[in-house]
Amino acid sequence: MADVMILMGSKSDLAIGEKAVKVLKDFGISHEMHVASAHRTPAYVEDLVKNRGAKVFIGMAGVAAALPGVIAAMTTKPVIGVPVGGKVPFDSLLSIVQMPPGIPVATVGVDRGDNAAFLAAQILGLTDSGLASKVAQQREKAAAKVMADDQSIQTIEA
Ligand code: RP5
Repeated sequence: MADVMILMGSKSDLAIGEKAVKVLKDFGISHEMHVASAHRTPAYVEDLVKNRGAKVFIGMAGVAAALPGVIAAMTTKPVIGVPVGGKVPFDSLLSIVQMPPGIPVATVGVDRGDNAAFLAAQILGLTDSGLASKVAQQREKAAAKVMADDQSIQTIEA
């Protein structure tokens, strides 16, 4: 069983899935990614979630984006939802974020496959101190870049 399973509603969501895969690979987190549609292949979604399983699920979908909510209905593991944008970005955002009480989907920003993977790393880091250290190092790297960027514009401002 992989630590993270990414499900995309369509192969057309692949660019967003690849953002998540890049971050998961950087952290060395085991993962698998599938195309599985809540509307078109519900039995396949159920088989992946219930029989293959994972510690954390990431669901990505556009338009009437039921997929992350359907995954959440099938498991008590954490589910992270990524609204896929395209021509109608806010339909998917609202479809994913507005879950009824008791069955949450942790929703990240539109097309933010990368943030879904960062959040998955933080969740897995609760029981993996090595991974938690990698997340802390990544934050330090991000902070160092901001400081370097600030330094780099001082000559322009002077
Ligand atoms: C959703 O409908 C998918 O997640 C995708 O974002 C959108 C369009 O799907 P395709 O028509 O490209 O297969 O279910």
